[in-house]
Amino acid sequence: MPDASHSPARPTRQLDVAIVGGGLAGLYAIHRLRGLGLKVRAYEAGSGIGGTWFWNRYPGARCDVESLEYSYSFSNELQQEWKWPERYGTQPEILRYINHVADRFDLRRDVQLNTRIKVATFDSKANEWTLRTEDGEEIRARYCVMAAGNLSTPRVPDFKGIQSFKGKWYHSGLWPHEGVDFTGLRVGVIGTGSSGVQMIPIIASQAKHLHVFQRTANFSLPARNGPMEPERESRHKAEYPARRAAAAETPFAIAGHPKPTQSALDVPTDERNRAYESKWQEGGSISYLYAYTDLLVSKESNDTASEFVRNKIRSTVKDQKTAELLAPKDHPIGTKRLCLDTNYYETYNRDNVTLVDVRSAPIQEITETGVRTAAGDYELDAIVFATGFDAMTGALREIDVRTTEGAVLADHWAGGPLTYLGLMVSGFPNMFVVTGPGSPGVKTQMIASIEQHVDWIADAIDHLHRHQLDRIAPSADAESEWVNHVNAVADSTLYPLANSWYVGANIPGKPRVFMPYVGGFDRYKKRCDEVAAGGYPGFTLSRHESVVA
Ligand code: N01
Repeated sequence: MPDASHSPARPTRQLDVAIVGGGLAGLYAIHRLRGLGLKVRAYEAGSGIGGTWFWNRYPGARCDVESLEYSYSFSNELQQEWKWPERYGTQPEILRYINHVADRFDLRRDVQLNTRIKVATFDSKANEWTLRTEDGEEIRARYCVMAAGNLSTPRVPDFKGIQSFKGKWYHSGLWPHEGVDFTGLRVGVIGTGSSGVQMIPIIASQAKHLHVFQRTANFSLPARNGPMEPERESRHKAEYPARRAAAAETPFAIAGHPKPTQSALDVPTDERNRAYESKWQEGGSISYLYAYTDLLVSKESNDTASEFVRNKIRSTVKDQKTAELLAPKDHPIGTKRLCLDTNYYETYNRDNVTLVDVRSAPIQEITETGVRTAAGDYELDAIVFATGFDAMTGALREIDVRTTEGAVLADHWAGGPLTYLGLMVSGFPNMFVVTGPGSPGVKTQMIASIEQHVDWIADAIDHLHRHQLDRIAPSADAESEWVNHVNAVADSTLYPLANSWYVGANIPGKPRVFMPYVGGFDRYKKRCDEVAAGGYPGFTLSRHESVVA
């Protein structure tokens, strides 16, 4: 690999805005910022656009937000003309949609593929960012938008012996483009988060035998996927603008779920169980967690919803020992990302599927022939790591972000990520972050958050230009006030009770800090709108002296 510290092989490119990432966020940023007449370009490490949906091609990969919701809202023509074939979009379908959007809005000419940004330095005197790619190209830009994703740094645990394994191994987030045929193979899947839960039923239907290595049982609800009902589609499309507006008034940025009005504890047990049953039959996670006002804030209330699902698992899985292992007891439902599945629990009734509890007998090493746990050896032809990501901070951690004033992002975030509104970092002027730590992004319909963040960023840049200003940076006080608020909101909920990637628990040594804002999209958007309307309190807006009058 060429040394990125050497002089650039190509002439330096000068931009108004450099965007890191060519996924849903980077693409919308191109569109929106171009609309302001700015010269923009996105840099994408992959050989294709699409980010998450480009990389995560594992069997069964599908969005767990309904397709009519999980789509861009910025163009009514686009949302009217695109036809989603199923209730939930598959990975290939969503990638096809993203490519369609790129073509329809002529975005591709401003995306540079196969380009990984390694260094980003803000030069205070020149008032611009210099980005350096892995192969030494240099890009200068007044503003930098980090749209590198929050679940985009796959993590394979540091198991001893992994390189000695004679079979093939895969990670859910780095899946081979040509696909993998597990027919007739002895397969091990490690991990039972959203990725594992989606792939396990499909791999089980192909493999000779599937061993699922589970450290923590996760709650999963039936997705109830199916073909898009034409009536549902036409009704939704007729109401699209109103539905999008209504979605912005909800915590998850998803419309169509009546706001709960009662505590789970104010309802008789039978009635409550009927409500849970109806949500269970309806499919989807928001509907279930939104059944009562307090499922995510009262442990007692949550226990009723958790126990309902545990009982579903017990009645689905025939072997009661397996059922008990699958029934989560260490965290309240919804405090880890709630999974949606198709036949997940039923899969454990197959003769060719075995659940291995690696909580009581942890994985010790990967051997030449399989997995060794404290309880014994498992012979495998293929291993699938569905072990997750260095979430929320991983992508930015991989870039050496610093300033000529001596600020280093890795140092600034050594004790956990610090942002103001999840959008900017003190000491790093003109660098915007999309759906990073401190943002509600991962707790919402992600594309709604992406659009809201990018719109806010575009409006901020436009505001600067209209006032002959060219620098924006949050104050350290505003940043720490926001971080305290993010933590206070999280502490008023049940979320911190779970060892989840929301707190970095899956990465050994990562500071344990609650990263997403769980106060709701509606509250967050209101706050962002107020900040913009109020002239950006908490930010310092300035005009740099090098600007020619
Ligand atoms: O990753 P995860 P994911 N030994 O971190 C286990 C989004 N997403 O890729 O819980 C043994 O959730 C780990 O165990 P534990 C969604 O936001 C969305 O599944 O740490 N096991 C856990 O079971 C989701 O939340 C969609 O004890 C080990 C699993 O690996 C996020 O991406 C689909 C281990 C990792 O679960 C991440 O989901 C897919 C070890 N050393 C993903 N290390 C949809 O929209 C880790 N594990 C449907």
